[in-house]
Order: sequence, then structure tokens, then C-alpha cells
Amino acid sequence: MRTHSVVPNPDAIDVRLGDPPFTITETTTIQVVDDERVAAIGRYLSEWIGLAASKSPPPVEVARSGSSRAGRIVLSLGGSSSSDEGYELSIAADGVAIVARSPAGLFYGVQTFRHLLPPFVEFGGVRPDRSRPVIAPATHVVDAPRFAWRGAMLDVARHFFTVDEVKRYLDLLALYKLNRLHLHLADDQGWRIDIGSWPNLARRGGSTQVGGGRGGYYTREQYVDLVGYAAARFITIVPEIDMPGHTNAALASYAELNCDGKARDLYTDTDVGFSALCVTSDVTYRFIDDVVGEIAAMTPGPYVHIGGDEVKTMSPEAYATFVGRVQSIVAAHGKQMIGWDEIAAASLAPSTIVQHWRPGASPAAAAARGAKVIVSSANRLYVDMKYDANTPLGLQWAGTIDARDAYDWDPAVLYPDVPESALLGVEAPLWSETVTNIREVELLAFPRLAEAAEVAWSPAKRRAWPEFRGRLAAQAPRWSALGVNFYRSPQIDWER
Ligand code: TNX
Repeated sequence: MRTHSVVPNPDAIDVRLGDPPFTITETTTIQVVDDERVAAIGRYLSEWIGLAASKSPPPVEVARSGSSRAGRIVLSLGGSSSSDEGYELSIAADGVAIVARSPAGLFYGVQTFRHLLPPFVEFGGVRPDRSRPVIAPATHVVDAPRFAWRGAMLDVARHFFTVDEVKRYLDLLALYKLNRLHLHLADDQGWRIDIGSWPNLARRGGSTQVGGGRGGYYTREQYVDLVGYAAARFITIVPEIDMPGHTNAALASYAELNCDGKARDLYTDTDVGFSALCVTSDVTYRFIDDVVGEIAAMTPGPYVHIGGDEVKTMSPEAYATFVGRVQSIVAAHGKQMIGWDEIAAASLAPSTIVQHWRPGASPAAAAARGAKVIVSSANRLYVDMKYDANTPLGLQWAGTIDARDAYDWDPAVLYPDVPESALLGVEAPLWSETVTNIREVELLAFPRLAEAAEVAWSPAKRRAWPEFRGRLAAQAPRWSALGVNFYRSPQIDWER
């Protein structure tokens, strides 16, 4: 009964199983318009197809006028989509055409085409079964996202993840048309980005992690490399330096950030709320200005996230004053500030974004004052929660989240007192108290990250749990081919 297994479900998709399909063969070429951004997407597609149908990947050629689409996969700019991320994909026996107003849309059209091809194409370099043709059904897709913000967050502070591990995560985000990776770069247990003007932050503050391992940090070159890798997948990196709480790693690196002038010990346990910058000291604001300034200069995206959560050592007035001062610093460096929902207690600039995480509360007050909201409600979107009581990894403070809990809800219904226009989108955070490497990250992230992606992309009318179960089940062979360590939720009849 399932006609396709594209996740997230497109706005409109017509699969014509009765019509002859498109087959990738040794003579297939990829044709692009004369635009380097489009050519780069063509090369990405060529690399992805790889050796699936031939001894070498399909060549990428710049289109000449008058050439037909026969045997070709054609990427071109134009079309009638009203969205910068929208696209139209037409697959027929004689060729494939992807048209979009901007390169981002072409990239998403390529991802949809990918989902319509057999999972075995995901085996890079080898073709396990040469007798099976590389076919995509005759299909017409007209698609655009519901929400502009389709994010994931990775906590690289509690446990450190290498550049290659983060790139792997970015690759998997791209498969589901997610467009933000929020990196939680500093917390009590670790500082993970080198800051030239405060070198001890990374050197000392980055030297451990939860449980007392070696930790680690990104050099500035590595961070810039990550930003570029993400950009090639149309993903914006959102750097977070959590403050004024969650700052023990900084307080251990520089004595002058503490009100008593004494450096703290490094911390490798998982309590929250005990640490805070000295918010009455000028040094603290010079520190924040330097850190935000360096990060802003390395980050092409428009956002800097300043955390702001779980401060338990400060009066509400002192906290609100602090947030206001930091907001000015972020603005002075040309960036838009994002904070966890606690910042809504301060007086916020119209451009400031509130990331709402606490279940049971509503971002209505902030929205009424004009703030845009990222929905990260912990009981639906925290992919560090256990699936059920037996999940070996993860936490349980916001409950357990199995496949259906992660999917069967709607952001606009969750907050009936907030107009949908105030919702910027959806983000799924993964806190890393209990996960130490990318295999463990994957077990918590999949299937739930793919489900969050559909919540963020697909219109409510295209989402229904019984139908989605089938499409989600069909991700299993693709994840197996990609080597993704996913959780086989008993709620899904996983395909092999
Ligand atoms: C709450 S969510 C936190 C984090 C923890 C997380 C664990 C938020 C803004 N703060 O410090 O890692 O719960 O799920």
C-alpha cells in the first residue's frame, strides 16, 4: 500500500508505478546550469551515485542550449516555487529534471531523488548485487518546507565528538533536509572551541569530559572546516556558548571569571545549576565580548546562541540584566541572539530568538512580545531521552520517547496559545551526558531525528502516524547500508 518511502513527506508527490521508471546506467550524465553552486550539487549527486551503475560515477556536464534531457539528470535554477527551499522534481523514463529557485531547493530535490532510488546505492564504492537495476519510479514532486528552522543540536561539551564524527552527523542531517546544526560548545564539563584571546579555555577547560576522559576541542581551523562542510549541505552552524550558568569549564580556566577570584576545579559529573560567571564584574563582559567576537568572526551564519538556561545561583533581576547586556554584545558583533526559554524573562530585542525546551510551559508570553520561537519541547524532541525504560543510554527526566511519541504531535497544537507565525521551527537536541561516541549518538538520534525532520518539513495535512510507520520502516535498509546504528523500535515493522 506504500507507494514511496520519502522522509520527510513532500508537500505533493505523485508516484506513477504504472509508467516506466528512470534507470541510471553507464551512460547517465548529470547536467547542470553554468553556476558553481549548482555544479557543486551536481558533483555531490555524482559522488553519491558513485559506482552503483557503472565503473565510474556519472559525469557532471554544463548544459548547452538545446540539449535534450534524454538519459540525463538535469539541475536548473528557475521554476515557480515561492520558497527559497522549494523545488520541483520530475522523474520519467527518458530523464530526470530538478528545478528550484535557489541552490538550497536543488539540494533538497536531490535528497528526494535519493530517497526514491534503492537503498543499496548508499553502499559507497561497492555494488552488492549487479543484477538489480538502479531505478527510480516515474514521479512528480512539488515541495517546500513548512518551517524555516529545521534543526538538530549536538552537545559536544559533556562528551567531545571529533570533526569526523560531527561531519558524519551533518551527512545524516542532510538526508532528511535538516538545515541547522546547533553545537553546544561549552558547559560545566568542557570548553570545546579554541579562543585566541583566552587560550586556557580550550587548553584547560577542554581537557576533560563527563566521566573524566580526555575531552578535546576544535581548533579555529577545524571549526571553519566544519562550517564549510555544513554549508555545502545547506546546513547553518549555530554556535552556543552557554552562560551565565553551565560555565564551570571557563571558571576553572580563568580565576578572574569568579567573584572570589579563585579558579574552580575541573568538573566531570553531571549535576546542573551550580556554576555562574561573576555577573557584577567588568572582566566578565570583556571576556564575553572577546569570545562572542571571535566566534562571530568565524561563523558566516547569522546566529549566536548564548544558552541562558538553568541558573540557580542568581536573583531574577541580576539574571535579566545580564541577558540584556549580552544581547547588546551579540548585536554589536552583527549577530542575532538565541537563548533557551529562560531568557524570555529579560527584555528582548525583536530579532532575538527563544528556544523553548521546558515541557509544560508555553512560549506564549515571549511570542506575544514579538519573539520568534524554536520548538524543542523536551518530551517530544529531546533525542537524549530513553526510548523506554530499558534503553541502555539516555536520560529520563522528561519521560521516555518512543517512535510514536516523537512523531505523533504538531507544533501548532502543542502551543494553542501561540500563533503558528511566531514559530520559526523545530529543533531536536541531543545532550551527551550518557553518549561517548558517534555510534551511541546514532542510537539515540535514529529514528527520532528523521521523525523530527518530518515534523519540521511536512505540512500537517501530509502527516499521519499509520502511513508514516510504513515510510519509517523503509528507512531501515538505507540506514543499514549507511551503517547507521539505529534503534529498532518495536512500534515499527522494520523492512530488511
Ligand atoms: C537540561 S535543556 C539541560 C541540559 C541537560 C539536559 C539533559 C537545557 C537547556 N538544559 O543542561 O543536558 O537537560 O536532557
